Amino acid sequence: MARLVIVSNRVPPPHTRGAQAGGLAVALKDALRRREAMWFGWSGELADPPGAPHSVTVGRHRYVTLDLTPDEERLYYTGYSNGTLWPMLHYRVGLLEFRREEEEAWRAVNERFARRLLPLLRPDDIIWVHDFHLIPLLRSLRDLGAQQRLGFFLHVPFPPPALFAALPRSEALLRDLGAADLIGMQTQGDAMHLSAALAEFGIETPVGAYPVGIDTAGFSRTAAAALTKRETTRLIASLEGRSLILGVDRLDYSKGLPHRLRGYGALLRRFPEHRKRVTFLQTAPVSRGQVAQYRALRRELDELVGRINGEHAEFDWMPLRWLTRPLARSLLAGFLRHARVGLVTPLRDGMNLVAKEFVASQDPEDPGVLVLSRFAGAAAELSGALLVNPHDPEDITEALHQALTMPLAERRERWQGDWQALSNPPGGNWAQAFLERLMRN
Ligand code: ADQ
Repeated sequence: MARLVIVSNRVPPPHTRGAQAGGLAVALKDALRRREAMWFGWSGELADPPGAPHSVTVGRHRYVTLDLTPDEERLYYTGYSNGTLWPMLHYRVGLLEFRREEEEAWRAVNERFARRLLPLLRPDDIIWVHDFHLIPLLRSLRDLGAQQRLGFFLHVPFPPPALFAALPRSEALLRDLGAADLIGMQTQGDAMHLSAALAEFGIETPVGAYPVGIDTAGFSRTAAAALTKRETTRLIASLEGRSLILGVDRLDYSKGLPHRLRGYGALLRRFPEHRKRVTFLQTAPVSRGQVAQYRALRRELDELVGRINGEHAEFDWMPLRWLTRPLARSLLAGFLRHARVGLVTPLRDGMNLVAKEFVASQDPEDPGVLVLSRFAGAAAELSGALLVNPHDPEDITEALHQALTMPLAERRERWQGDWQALSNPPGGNWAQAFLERLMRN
């Protein structure tokens, strides 16, 4: 079987496995298990000059990473990737900050990566590049003469072409994407948007939907086992029999956190029967703290949490628990399993794996209810969830009330549908399906 070369902005440390590993490493676990692979990307470290690549081999997997200079990190990563492309791709044109210097640095880093990757490639490798940080790498590899099968996956949404056109130099970005043999997107809607944007410039690269999945059965087992861990037991004891509403996100403006907190505040006002009967635990570890909008969001949320608790708390009940530190994945699974309501309300999200992890973690005999944004990619698969418009806090309020009062029979029926959908996705395993199609092209 041909070697798989994964290229992503961050490369997971080789020794993180199972429940401790995050994001892409988990999503690609199945695709990597049975084959020889090389994973290439940024080490997460800074050095000036950046020096030679670092290489570690574990079994049949080789990890090759490069350092960035502090300037490259500021311009390529914090500036263009997180400050321009992230808001653009999440439909937030109002937050878009474009600086030519950053866009040029983004291209230059991609070209440097391509030059470093090229000599490590074998003729029959399959190359799979991930996410918006690395779009120009596709064209750079081709310009340098790489002839291998070249796939690209976008983990985030793609807006309608008329909105995307607001991005300066967007045509160049689309032409870079055109260097791929196959582009994978999270949903049919995203795939349609990107195909239409490419078609405007006569670019004919195939685009398909390959919704990122999770290891449903594995996560379910982890969650059941985590229920008896000391920390989960302590969480459950601290709730004193109250229902747990759980939110799990990175602290990011795409996740709809202020609207969500307002929706919860309104629940306590409009449906006072829930007062002292529920606890909302929101974990949102700080991410991208160097970007101004993220710092402003944190201040806004700190204030909102204080206001909601100040308004509704009793001397023996705190309605909202707010954690900005990360929680270990193994704890998360147990917390999700105990939650009566999973509250997942991004304003826009490529997929949202927390929604899938919530479904996977539930006790089949007594499952909780997922309240899910209709603008998360996961909404296309999870029809048993209560779907909300995350821009409308009152819609969140009403869904929370419905979830908290839902009879067991309805909870089971909704959950079973979603469990089936996740256990047997129509396209099979997303990564395998993507790679098979890439090989066929
Ligand atoms: P993210 O925006 O990071 O990922 P998401 O899919 O929700 O969003 O989470 C990825 C992983 O991080 C999940 O396994 C989740 O459990 C974990 N995680 C999130 N918040 C956490 C917290 N507070 N504590 C501990 N773990 C946490 C991007 C896209 C998504 C897409 C994924 C995968 O933005 O739309 O689903 O990539 O393609």
